[in-house]
Amino acid sequence: MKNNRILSIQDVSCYGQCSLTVALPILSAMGIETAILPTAILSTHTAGFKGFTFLDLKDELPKIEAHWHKEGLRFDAVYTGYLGNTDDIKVALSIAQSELNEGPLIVDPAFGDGGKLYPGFDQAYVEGMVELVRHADVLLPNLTEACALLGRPFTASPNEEETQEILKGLHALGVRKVILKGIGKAEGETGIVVSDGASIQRYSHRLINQTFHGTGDVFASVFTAAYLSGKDALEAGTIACDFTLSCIENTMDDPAHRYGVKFEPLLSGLAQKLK
Ligand code: PXL
Repeated sequence: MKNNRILSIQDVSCYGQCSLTVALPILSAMGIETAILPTAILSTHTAGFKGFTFLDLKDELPKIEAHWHKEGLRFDAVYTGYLGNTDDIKVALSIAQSELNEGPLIVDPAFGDGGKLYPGFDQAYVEGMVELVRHADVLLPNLTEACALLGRPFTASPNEEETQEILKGLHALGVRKVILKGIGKAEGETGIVVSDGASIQRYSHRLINQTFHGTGDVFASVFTAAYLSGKDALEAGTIACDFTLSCIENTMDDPAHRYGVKFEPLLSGLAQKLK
């Protein structure tokens, strides 16, 4: 098996099961060596906790990048998630385009959900993300992010024509593969639409109509590991959808745990999915 070494660029939310505290265990459990570049340290994530702290690491990032260059370090892919501010987006883009990165750039825009931007993000952040997205080999947006990136009004349930328009718009930005999340094949389902610009494939499963934070990060991490392990985009997306659903099912009987999903007990089965 190829030795995959990935760089994941995201914040560290100390409490709350999202971003790097989700990406690291999942990528590791799926056999991917993972280096991290934390863009900010927050006491908790920003969804549902009040008064969280936020230490911006943007001054440190160029120093870390410069050291890696000096050491001649290389990554087989870069996977970005929640970054924090537009300066961090620029650093992520610089690394993705430098000789540090020898493989695909996988971008989870991770700036909004349910038709709204996450607290602290504004139009300038979305525009900064558009610049990163232009260079993405694979983009993993939900409908909120896809619509915002294109400057379209948010649609929770796009029809076939609207879905095609959204995908077309994202490809026009320069994205090679889009995995658009939150669209089911039938009533009562949710899932993904996978597009390479020429053809569209879909996968969906039952919809659980409750919100759990961090599920986008679970999805993106599983997708990234499966994709780097040689699965195609639909297979990787299917594995990621099924695992995310299992995590939600494992958490839904515990209303006190909506700040994240209980993915840890399910990790041991994840590597089997790559066989
Ligand atoms: O799960 C995405 C995410 C990551 N990091 C932080 C967040 C969120 C979503 O709200 O607040 C800090």
